[in-house]
Amino acid sequence: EQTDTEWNAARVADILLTAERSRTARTSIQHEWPGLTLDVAYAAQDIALADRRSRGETVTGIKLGLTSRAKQQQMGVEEPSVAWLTDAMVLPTGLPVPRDRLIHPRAEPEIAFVLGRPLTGPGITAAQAMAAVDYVTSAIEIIDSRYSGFKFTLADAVADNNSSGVYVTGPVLRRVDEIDLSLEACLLEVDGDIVDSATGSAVLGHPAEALAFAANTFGARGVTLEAGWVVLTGGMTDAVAVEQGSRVSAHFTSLGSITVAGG
Ligand code: OOG
Ligand code: MG
Repeated sequence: EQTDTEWNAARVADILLTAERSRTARTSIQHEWPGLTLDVAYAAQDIALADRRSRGETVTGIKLGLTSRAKQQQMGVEEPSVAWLTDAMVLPTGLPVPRDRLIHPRAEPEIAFVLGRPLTGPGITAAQAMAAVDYVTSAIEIIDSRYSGFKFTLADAVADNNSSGVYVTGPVLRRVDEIDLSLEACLLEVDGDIVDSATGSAVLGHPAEALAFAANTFGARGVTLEAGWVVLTGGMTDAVAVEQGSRVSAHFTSLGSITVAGG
């Protein structure tokens, strides 16, 4: 007989890491175990990170989830959240999306920061966040939920490291005072068709707000965002499926273009 005491953050982390490594999607954990609160989900995220580190992975930065209305409406979750990025998630420019390691990859265009100084919340404002940025660039994140059909609650997604898969960063680096990030536009192209577009204002009004949110959310967990870390500020548009042989490009006004191909 299953009792509530069989569930805890460590078990949630183990279930989701096993799903990731065996490329097997599952149903919502929170529906099975309502005790999966946001706090427990973040604890599971940290336990999974310890496991990734024990396998030699190192933290390269962090990512935000569900910072745009497009993403929130697509996923049915109304609140942003944060998660970890490691070196195992870096996709070098030009390499195909490793679909053989993923379950059902989707691509989304993002604005990314690289920090020049550490940032410790809580209490960080968007202006303070921007002052810690070394440079801004573009990114395509390839997300890959461990939940069937990407059907999850906020806590489910947080426990699953916000559907982390792999990410590729763009060819152009800019100082944050060189461009207006709320007006920075992106066209999303799939196999030659423009399928979506957005500007940086889609990301909580300005991507700096996402960075401040990350500093404050991690700060509440006792984590400082370190100099050198990449911060993916969240998908600007709906995510699109990466099919075998298909090409997804993100064209930014000032931050260049990135193309990924489904391997
Ligand atoms: C959750 C992860 C969201 C983003 O940029 O919003 C995310 C999901 O949509 O599966 O990475
Ligand atoms: Mg993302």
